[in-house]
Amino acid sequence: FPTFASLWAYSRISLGLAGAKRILEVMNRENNLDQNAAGYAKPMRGEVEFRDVTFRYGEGEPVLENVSFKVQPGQTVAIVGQTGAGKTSLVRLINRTYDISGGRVLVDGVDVRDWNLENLRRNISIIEQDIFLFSRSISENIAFGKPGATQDEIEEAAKAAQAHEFILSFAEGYATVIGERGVTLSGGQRQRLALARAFLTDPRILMLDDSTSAIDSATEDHIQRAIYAAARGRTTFIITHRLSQIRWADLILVIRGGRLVASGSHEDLLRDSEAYRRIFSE
Ligand code: DCP
Ligand code: MG
Repeated sequence: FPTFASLWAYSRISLGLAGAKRILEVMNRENNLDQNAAGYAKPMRGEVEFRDVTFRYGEGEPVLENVSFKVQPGQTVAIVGQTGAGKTSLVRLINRTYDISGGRVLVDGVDVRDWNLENLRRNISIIEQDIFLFSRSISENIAFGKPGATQDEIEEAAKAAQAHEFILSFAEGYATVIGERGVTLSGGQRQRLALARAFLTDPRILMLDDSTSAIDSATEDHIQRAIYAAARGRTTFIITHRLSQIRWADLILVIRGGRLVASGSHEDLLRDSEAYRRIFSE
């Protein structure tokens, strides 16, 4: 029995040590991005320009190569391209989730590395491909980006995001707890909560990294309206495969294998770009 017990204890301790090592590694990791506290801190207008941008993760092959485009404040940009093309990577360069390897990314004509990092990020919201919600009430989840928001502000944001109705359909309304201990939300509902968050923080640049999951057409219509409202008055990047969302963009960027192969309006691209037509004939 003592031998058996020691073997068991030994395996438990090894597991514990391995786990602790990994946790400590994360806790001790230092952020190598410079906060640039003395950097550019004026209010943001929302102009975005990529100049010959190249980007690679670590030492690997370039994920983006020689990408150049310019977006005026308030415009809506749709980014299209097949899976792995580099769409998510591209938008992450704007708020410096990652820093570029070559070229320049400018916001309001100022290199993002010269911006005060806090000011840059406060003005940019990304709605991620996998929306993260906390196992808390719906109100708390919406107010996540703006602690201290009033209930009125929260409901206002939820209405703008077309989420008010479905929230009220729960018995506890805004106090409904989401997640493991509470209700499960559909992809479309999660997305609208994320949009409500964005309305509340009112960023100058909004990026929507849409999941490709299928959504029924009634929900799609709601989301479409919410996105349309969210895009008004701010620069908006939308990564999507839905034609309904691509069509009304001011500028469409077609990315293939890390390169910008075409850009322009829907009509221009339908006429001129083989790559663009192919996306819709798949
Ligand atoms: N990549 C990487 N390391 C990461 C993330 C991505 O090496 N941490 C690689 C995988 C792809 C390329 O970068 O080859 C582009 O990845 P993206 O996530 O930018 O691609 P998309 O967003 O276009 O793909 P999807 O439509 O699947 O979201
Ligand atoms: Mg992606």
